[in-house]
Amino acid sequence: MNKTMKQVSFSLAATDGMARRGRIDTPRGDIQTPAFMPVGTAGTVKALYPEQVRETGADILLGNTYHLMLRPGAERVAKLGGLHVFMDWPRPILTDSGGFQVMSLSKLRKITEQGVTFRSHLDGSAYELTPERSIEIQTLLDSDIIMQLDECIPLPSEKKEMERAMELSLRWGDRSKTAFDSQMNRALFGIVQGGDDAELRGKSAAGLRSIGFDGYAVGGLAVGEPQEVMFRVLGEITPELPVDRPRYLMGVGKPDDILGGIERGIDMFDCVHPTRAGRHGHAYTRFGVINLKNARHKDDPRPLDEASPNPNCRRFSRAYLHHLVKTEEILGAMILSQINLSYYQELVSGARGAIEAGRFSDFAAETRAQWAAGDL
Ligand code: PRF
Repeated sequence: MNKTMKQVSFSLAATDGMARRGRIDTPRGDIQTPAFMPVGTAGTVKALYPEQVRETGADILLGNTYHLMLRPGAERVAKLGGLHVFMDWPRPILTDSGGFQVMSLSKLRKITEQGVTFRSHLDGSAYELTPERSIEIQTLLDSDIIMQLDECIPLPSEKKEMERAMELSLRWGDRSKTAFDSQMNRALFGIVQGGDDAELRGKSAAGLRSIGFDGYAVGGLAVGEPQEVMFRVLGEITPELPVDRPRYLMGVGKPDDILGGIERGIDMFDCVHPTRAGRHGHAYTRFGVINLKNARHKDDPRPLDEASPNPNCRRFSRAYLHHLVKTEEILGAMILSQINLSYYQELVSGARGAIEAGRFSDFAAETRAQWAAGDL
């Protein structure tokens, strides 16, 4: 390979309406898109071995700057060989930049032009995260896809406030690009902000495009707005993004949000929802979501889905899963996390096949009809 060529690249294989079928090549393996990235916040996708996560079909995981900088510390992870070695996940990792988690988890946080200062939610100790330090931490973690530091604000917000956060995020994007300094074996993604305002979103996208990133994330959504607002903003923003770069919708979502995101030209998603819902006794299947806490499953000998490609959906009865959930057995969290991540991967792989075949809108309609029909 030409030494000056970037080792992380994106190629589009097919489009169908706004939906896109692509591939991100990285030195640690390919990422087939549309992709769902399981969240491994603290160096683990909770309740699953790395090989199980891979077996669900995941090509890439998400890790978090905020959690890992506090514990065990980025310098320690680097000394131990980087995050892939530390957690024994050899494939690509995308790391979030930390700003979003600081705002939702830490105490006494303060945003200035320079960056964000905060106190750890673990022991109250003080930290500073700047765009430069975030890039440094993500590089120490040996992340394959690095996110710029940004400021995500809740919706609804005043336009002035959305504008301020969007402009600050753009300046932080510029500083991130300088600090990143075109590292050959990693990618840097910019993050579009601007709340629910089309004009601000357009300015954000144009500003990021002129800085130039390897990929473009849409941040600041799924922060309290109705789904129709999120879909409206997505429909407005994806046409403003370069066609030859991956687009990532941050922190989204439920299966129905993912389908709608793909429909509007998004290539990558991440969310804690499938694993968190699994730990709380919810199972995602082709028939929608099943709450296994419900007493109606107590005597039900049927498996979740006897025609599922996932053995765990065929193997255990609803009565047994109900029992595991009610007794808070660890195995319940393990099985349901595996089932939910498998379903999410089945959904995106189904979408990939449908886009290739030019039948994505039929696929979306059939999938929604099956969710709505349920199985009971
Ligand atoms: N910015 C960053 N991470 C995020 C978000 C964001 O806006 C969101 C919003 N849904 C989730 N994770 N950096």
